[in-house]
Amino acid sequence: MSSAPRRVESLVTDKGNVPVYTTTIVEQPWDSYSEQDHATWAFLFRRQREVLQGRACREFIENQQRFGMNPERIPKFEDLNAVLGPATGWKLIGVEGLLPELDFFEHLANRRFPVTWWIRRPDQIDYISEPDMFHDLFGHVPLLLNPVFADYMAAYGRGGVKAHGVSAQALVNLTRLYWYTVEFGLIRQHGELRIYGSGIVSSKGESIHCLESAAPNRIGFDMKRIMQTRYRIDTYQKTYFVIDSFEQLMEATRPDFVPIYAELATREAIPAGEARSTDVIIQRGTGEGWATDADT
Ligand code: HBI
Ligand code: FE
Repeated sequence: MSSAPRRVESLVTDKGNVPVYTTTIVEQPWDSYSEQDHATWAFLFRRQREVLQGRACREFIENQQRFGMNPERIPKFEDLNAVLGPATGWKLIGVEGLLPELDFFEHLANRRFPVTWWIRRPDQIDYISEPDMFHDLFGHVPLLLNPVFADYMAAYGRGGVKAHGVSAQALVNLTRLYWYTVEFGLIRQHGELRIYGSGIVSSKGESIHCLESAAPNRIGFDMKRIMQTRYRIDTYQKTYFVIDSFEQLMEATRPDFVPIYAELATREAIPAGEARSTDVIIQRGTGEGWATDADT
């Protein structure tokens, strides 16, 4: 069992109080992973690949195969970098866990994706509140092989560095964009809804809920609407936003966000579960079961 690092401080964000680790870059201590760590990877990998058949977007599964990702052993960052670098210029770096936002944005802007070096404990198999290696490697890394999505992530990082200089509210707006696309985004492919968000693909329950539950709203992608919309970290999402292509995401980041932040600063935030008349409603949620916490 690799020893998870101790927490050094916590960050109060839209997601509540989250632990924030040191910002140092660490080498992946691959030889120190225990059999239990490899078994945790294997269990989660097999379970998620099974639930994602017919649910994850095409690129997600294809790219995991291009990386040669498999349940047998925890992948080596250096092996993944040998594929990733030539394809989209991205590089995985090892970190202790959640980074202060400016550090995180600067890494993304320079095509460095921070991957937590430790994997969750067996008793956290169904839920862990912070990104561990499984969430980052299994969830985030595959789409970095897609050139357009890779460009979006770098553009997002540049936007984050700029937002950090604008205002705390600008950061909140931008964090919502990350949450409702990179973490919990859906995409329509051949008329079917599919998953591309990393927070969904690394969760068994939400991989099913996001496509098959009647409870959540499913709304067409609208960047300003997303930037204005609150989200929850302790339940399944009450609203999912749907893109038609990764090009659509990339196009959305072309304009200068500063005027958008100024416009949004004059408006109230929209509660996570609300649907508006101006929304492109793909499916209006019933809200059933929202009173209870997410079941596993
Ligand atoms: N740090 N390591 C790491 N991984 C993340 O996904 C991450 C982070 N820090 C901040 C953060 N995500 C979010 O606040 C983004 O919305 C910026
Ligand atoms: Fe994540």
